[in-house]
Amino acid sequence: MTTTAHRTCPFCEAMCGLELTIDDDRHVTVVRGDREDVWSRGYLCPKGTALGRLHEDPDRVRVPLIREGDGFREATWDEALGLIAERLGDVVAEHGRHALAVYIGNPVAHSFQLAAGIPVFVPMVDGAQIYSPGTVDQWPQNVLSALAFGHMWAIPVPDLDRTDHLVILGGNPSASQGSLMAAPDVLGRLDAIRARGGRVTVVDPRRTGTVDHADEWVPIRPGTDALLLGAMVGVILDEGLADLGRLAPFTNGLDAVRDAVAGVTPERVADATGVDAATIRRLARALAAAPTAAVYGRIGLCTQEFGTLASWLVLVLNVITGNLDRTGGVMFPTPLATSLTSFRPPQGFTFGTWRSRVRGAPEVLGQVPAACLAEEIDTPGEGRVRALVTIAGNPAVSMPDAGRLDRALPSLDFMVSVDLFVNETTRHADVILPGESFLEQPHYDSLIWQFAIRNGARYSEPVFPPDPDRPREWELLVMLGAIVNGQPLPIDTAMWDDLVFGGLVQVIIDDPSLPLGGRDAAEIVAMAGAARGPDRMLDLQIRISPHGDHFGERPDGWTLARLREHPKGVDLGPLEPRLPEFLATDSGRLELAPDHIVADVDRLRVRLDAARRDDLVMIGRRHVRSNNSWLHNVEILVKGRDRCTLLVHPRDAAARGLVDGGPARITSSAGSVVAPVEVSDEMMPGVVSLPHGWGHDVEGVHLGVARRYPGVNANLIVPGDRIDAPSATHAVNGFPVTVEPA
Ligand SMILES: Nc1nc2c(c(=O)[nH]1)N[C@H]1C(S)=C(S)[C@@H](COP(=O)(O)OP(=O)(O)OC[C@H]3O[C@@H](n4cnc5c(=O)[nH]c(N)nc54)[C@H](O)[C@@H]3O)O[C@H]1N2
Ligand SMILES: Nc1nc2c(c(=O)[nH]1)N[C@H]1C(S)=C(S)[C@@H](COP(=O)(O)OP(=O)(O)OC[C@H]3O[C@@H](n4cnc5c(=O)[nH]c(N)nc54)[C@H](O)[C@@H]3O)O[C@H]1N2
Ligand code: SF4
Ligand SMILES: [Mo]
Repeated sequence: MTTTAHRTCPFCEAMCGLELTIDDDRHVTVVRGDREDVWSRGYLCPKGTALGRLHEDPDRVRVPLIREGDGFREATWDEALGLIAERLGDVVAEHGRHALAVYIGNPVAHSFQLAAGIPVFVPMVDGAQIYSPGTVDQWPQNVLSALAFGHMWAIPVPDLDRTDHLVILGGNPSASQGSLMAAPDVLGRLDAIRARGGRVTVVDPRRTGTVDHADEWVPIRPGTDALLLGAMVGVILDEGLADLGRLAPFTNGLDAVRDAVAGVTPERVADATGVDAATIRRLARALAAAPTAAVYGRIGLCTQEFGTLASWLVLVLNVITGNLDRTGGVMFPTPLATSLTSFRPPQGFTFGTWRSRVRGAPEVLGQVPAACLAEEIDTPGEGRVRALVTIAGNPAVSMPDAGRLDRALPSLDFMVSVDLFVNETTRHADVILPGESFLEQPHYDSLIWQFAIRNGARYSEPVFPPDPDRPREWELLVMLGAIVNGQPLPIDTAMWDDLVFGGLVQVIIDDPSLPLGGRDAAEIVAMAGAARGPDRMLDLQIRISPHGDHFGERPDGWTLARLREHPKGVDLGPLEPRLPEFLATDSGRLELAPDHIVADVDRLRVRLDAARRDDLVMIGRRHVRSNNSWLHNVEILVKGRDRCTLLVHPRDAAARGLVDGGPARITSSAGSVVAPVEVSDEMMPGVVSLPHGWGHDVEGVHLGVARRYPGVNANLIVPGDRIDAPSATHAVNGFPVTVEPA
């Protein structure tokens, strides 16, 4: 006898609806795309099939682990929490909260429980230093959205299914499946754009798998997109092709844009970008002429020398062609559940209100570059970080200059990790608290639906009952937060949950832009019912959204209870225009040329005049069977030929005596690693590519499969000091390297 269950895949932004076949022994025997799912209609990628294997992975941490000698021993929850209370408590009592750092990893964005727990936890540890991969990812977009729209997480999404013209820069959905653009089967949707007579262009130093679904590939020298985009803006303005349409009455800053790109002509940028002037003019004119168009920039645009300017100029192009907030352009979703990230932080959007102790990096939206963490641990002096909490993160692999962090972690007074594995980072922890199996917890993507190409939603029930003998994963965050607050054990997580929930209800009632103005907090809390934790929070998020029931005021509106009746998802239709009402800037207008961003144009001009020509630069890449630094312990995903190779153009290989399959030594200002060469004309000459997320063959890692396919850790040679200053973001792409046979 077998049964079936339905579950959202938590591994990427496509949020596929999966159908799991389960046998009598509770083994997941088959994972399929659910053809009846209203959002993904049967789509899945190889990673989705790993859901069952991860659940069964013998290496997955299932009980708390406490460091003993060179390894770990299993412990009870009471013992592990007791040790954390004692040791973490000591650090905070002796050195203050600033001596505590927290690293919040990427899977938090894909975990219903963790994403609900973080907004509770972070205020509880107020004063601690917060690090995240944001500064190795989308922080330039957050900066731009905060300043231009007044919402740091409102990042306009290409209206993929209705656009006539799509330009992709620095994104490779053939591997990533789309990012800040949530859609299953992005490649099928690119094919559909072309089938309906539209055009798809990919600007990338590498001829990626996405290019196979495009009309044109424009190779570009890494880090120079802002020059290309600036020249395109210039062409459109100079040739009188700009048309802001309905955006014009509420847009500020067009003159400042004009000044910023003055003199940045196609002819002037051709040499630096490697894109000839005629091509740049043609791209600009085609964009302006398209009935509708969407320019989309992703991580290759963010994590480079001019990440903020490049991301900004993408917005500028969308605005001056009238494509922001219009059907077929780039649009703002209206998710079923209002994301908690859409609330303005109480301190506002901050820039440079404090600096990191060691390198003096100014904070940007509360964060400094993630690589600062290592130096804040290993540099002696007042204010040194002495304790670390990692939550679903693997910074010892994923962060630039990872070797320094790896060496620094053992010097901490105390480290606790909430994770699924003993990996390159958590091997240094004093205590590891296990996350929960994906199949033993409910799921809702409260963050990701705000980047979806249609308004939709899906709540998944746990496939197997949650383990009754352990706390829920969100409760771990509450416990850690309470411990930092000096609370004695056992922690009453329900009390904290009530406290935070009640506070949130009050904030919502006090916010005139939200629909509960003037209501009674106690009444709302009572109506929220008996659920606790993430479920109650999600119900609140749904009920206050434009789709929600507004706690009884719109009886036809949505609640979590109603969403749960639709395990195969709900479709709330295509995206709809939201401006100008949605804008939350001080002026109430679209701020197209924020000073903080435009000020960086001087740096770009220096770069243009210097026209630096590095002999060889390195970029990264992703693969559809991998997921940052993990999922490498799933044999069906990692087996086959080595994917952690250095891609080298034949010309560059020949010039250096590198042969396909042979080992190469790659050296940067940060260090040197050896990786096998893969000679390939998919790279543009002068650019090599090594993926991040590998290097599993280090002492103490309990990943039986991953150790057999270790690869090398690219972040050992990614410099920690190449920063896009306006966003504090690491330029992990486009740094100079030398390569020689090893
Ligand atoms: N050179 C270079 N470096 C990069 C990038 C790049 O392009 N180039 N990309 C950057 C980007 S975009 C990102 S997002 C970061 C990612 O970097 P990190 O955020 O550090 O995340 P991962 O490497 O994905 O590690 C995820 C960890 O979370 C654990 N985990 C997974 N799911 C769960 C869960 O449900 N609960 C718990 N408790 N733990 C869980 C895994 O076991 C693993 O240890 O890497 C960045 N690093
Ligand atoms: N299978 C899989 N899916 C994933 C992930 C994964 O690791 N594996 N990671 C997830 C995460 S955390 C994220 S943030 C997203 C990222 O999603 P994407 O942004 O789509 O990420 P990539 O596939 O790395 O594509 C980045 C592209 O930028 C190009 N590039 C590098 N430098 C430059 C440059 O200077 N200019 C231009 N124009 N292009 C450049 C690279 O060649 C690459 O093709 O993917 C998510 N999805
Ligand atoms: S594309 Fe793959 S990893 Fe992403 S949600 Fe779908 S099955 Fe999961
Ligand atoms: Mo990411």
